[in-house]
Amino acid sequence: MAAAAASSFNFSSASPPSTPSASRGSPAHDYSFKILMIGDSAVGKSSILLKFISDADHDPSPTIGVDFKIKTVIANDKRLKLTMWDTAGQERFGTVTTSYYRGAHGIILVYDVTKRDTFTNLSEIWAKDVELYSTNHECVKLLVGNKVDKDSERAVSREEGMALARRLKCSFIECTAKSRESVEQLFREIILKIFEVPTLLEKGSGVPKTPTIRAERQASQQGRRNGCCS
Ligand SMILES: Nc1nc2c(ncn2[C@@H]2O[C@H](COP(=O)(O)OP(=O)(O)OP(=O)(O)O)[C@@H](O)[C@H]2O)c(=O)[nH]1
Ligand SMILES: [Mg+2]
Repeated sequence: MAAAAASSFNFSSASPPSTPSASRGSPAHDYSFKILMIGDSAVGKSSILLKFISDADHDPSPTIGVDFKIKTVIANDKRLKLTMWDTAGQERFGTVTTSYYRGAHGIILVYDVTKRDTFTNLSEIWAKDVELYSTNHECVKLLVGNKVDKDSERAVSREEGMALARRLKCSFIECTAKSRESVEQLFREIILKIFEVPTLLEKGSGVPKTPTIRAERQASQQGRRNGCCS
């Protein structure tokens, strides 16, 4: 399904801005997107993220609370700042996690293809939390089945993954953080989908809105002077 990523969509890592203008107030990026990773403990969320942002090959420790990773990429000739929120699967029963959903442009729901309960928990618990707590109602979701390198231990078929994605009305991709296969592709897929939603693009715009606010303030002062508002 993720193979549907448009060929015209170019995507590459960007080096940090070196121009002094970036630190002098002009935006260092065109858009800033918040991407949240959720799913049961040990499904591989942190591993996927680590492989996306670096060549690191070490085993991540279980996440405590939430961890953040930032990466700048170029997509469709725009500079994007991705702030990725890596949540702790074991916090599923906590209440603090609800705030993590606030303002997310994209949510990646991860399960382990060798652990069936991680798949059922996604459909019965995590997906419901997304509906309850995400504040961007057009927020893009992506279902990810990880650890396909362990094919002999597979407990969830590709077809079942695709069926759940259809039910959740989202894209689907299988990957393995171990060999990095399809890891970059899944981030490319979610960014591409965010680009297709104008309201999300507007919310993620890095362009300062100050001139508009100033114009509105002037208009309201003018109105008060004219006695039309009390
Ligand atoms: N074989 C295999 N192992 C993986 C893969 N991805 C992650 N793992 C292993 O699975 C274990 C858990 O990975 P994490 O990335 O810490 O899982 P997590 O979802 O971040 O877990 P929490 O932080 O507890 O929510 C680690 O031992 C990883 O090395 C994969 O694609 N294949
Ligand atoms: Mg983790």
